[in-house]
Amino acid sequence: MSEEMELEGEWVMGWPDRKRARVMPSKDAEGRTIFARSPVLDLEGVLTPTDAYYVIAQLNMPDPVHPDDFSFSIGGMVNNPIEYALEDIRKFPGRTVRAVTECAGNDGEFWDYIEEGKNTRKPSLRVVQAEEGGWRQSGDDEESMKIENILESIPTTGLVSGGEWTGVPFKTLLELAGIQDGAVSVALHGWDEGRPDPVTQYMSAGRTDFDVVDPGVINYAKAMPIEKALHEDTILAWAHNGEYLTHVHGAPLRLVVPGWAGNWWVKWIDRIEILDHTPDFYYQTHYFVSGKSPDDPNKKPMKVLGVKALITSPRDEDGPIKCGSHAITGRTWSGEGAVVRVEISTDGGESWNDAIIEESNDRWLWRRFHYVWDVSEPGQYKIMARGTDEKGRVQPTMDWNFQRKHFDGIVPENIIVEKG
Ligand SMILES: Nc1nc2c(c(=O)[nH]1)N[C@H]1C(S)=C(S)[C@@H](COP(=O)(O)O)O[C@H]1N2
Ligand SMILES: [Mo]
Repeated sequence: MSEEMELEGEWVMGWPDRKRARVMPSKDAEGRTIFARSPVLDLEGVLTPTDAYYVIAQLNMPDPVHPDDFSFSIGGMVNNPIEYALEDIRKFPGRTVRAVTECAGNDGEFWDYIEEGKNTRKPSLRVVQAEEGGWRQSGDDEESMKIENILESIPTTGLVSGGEWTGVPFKTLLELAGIQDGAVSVALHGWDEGRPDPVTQYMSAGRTDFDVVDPGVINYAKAMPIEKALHEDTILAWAHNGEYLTHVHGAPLRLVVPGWAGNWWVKWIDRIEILDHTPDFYYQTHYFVSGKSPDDPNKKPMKVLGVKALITSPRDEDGPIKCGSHAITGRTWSGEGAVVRVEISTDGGESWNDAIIEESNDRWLWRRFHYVWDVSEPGQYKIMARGTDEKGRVQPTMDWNFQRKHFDGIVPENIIVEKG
């Protein structure tokens, strides 16, 4: 950590203190946060403080609903359709799950960066916000509305965080509802609404030469296979990091789907429906799908996250380091549960050595890893980390897809080492 950052303190409870990590927000005209990136490199632990947790709303941020006025329904192919208030839900035995939330689009730009011969600028995990209003917004002025500018204006990094979620197992409610034979999916509808902006798709694909389906004004909705809804760790959560859920994270009640990309974690739950088919929701079959191109006939909803080992220090963007002993540290996670091995290379992938992964009982949460690197020769070094998860998947596991989702490639840090 640089000296400058150490000294840049703030007042906490009346005392001078370290600067607190907070999100890098993008705000609406009223100054309300509608999107935010997490300062991933400025955090030490595995639970991201709520004020530093990334935020995504695909449609318009909805108006908050008071917890006392909140209710949602479970219907469709069930024997006992029912309406629950928050208070009813909190009477069931709860469950607390610690898990990484990662947006499918997190680090999407790195697909281009690591592609041989592409030579694109390395996306930064450390984009600092402007004093007012966050980083440049796509709608700021005429000039910035040019599509190239839009494509550049919102970095894809920092869309990952680790949280503790408390709620009721979804299974408890589905069993009480009594799922009928022939049901295959569970649809969850948020009460947020809007008309999906094609620019979002153009941004994720990095190109504009294709048509995007216009579903009109819709609610955010996803339909998950019943088996995943019945998984013991899939919960309907009302608490996050030990406090009641905040509005931007889906209060009063949101779905938590450990291992699956953030878009499955439906916020602001309004209505749950058990169905005998998988509906054609926009965010199910048109966005967050695999495929080699926009007209690939085999586009499929993307679900499980890949395997990642993110080096948080040293980072090439932080400048040269001196000869000597250095800790290579980072965090590792996988959509299939625990990462059981992290290997480090300091020679661009020629040789690999095992790092130490911190012990943990939370298989869905990221873990810290650590490797001591003794370097005595000045020069330029390519540092890499590679994770292997409990299912034996070795990073990278994801195929390139035109929406550039679920990036889990190995990104080298180019570290300059100077004489000590
Ligand atoms: N109702 C609703 N739920 C939603 C979304 C949304 O737009 N509306 N966005 C999804 C996406 S794309 C992500 S990555 C996660 C982000 O969760 P967070 O804002 O709590 O970090 O919420 C998901 N749940
Ligand atoms: Mo997302």
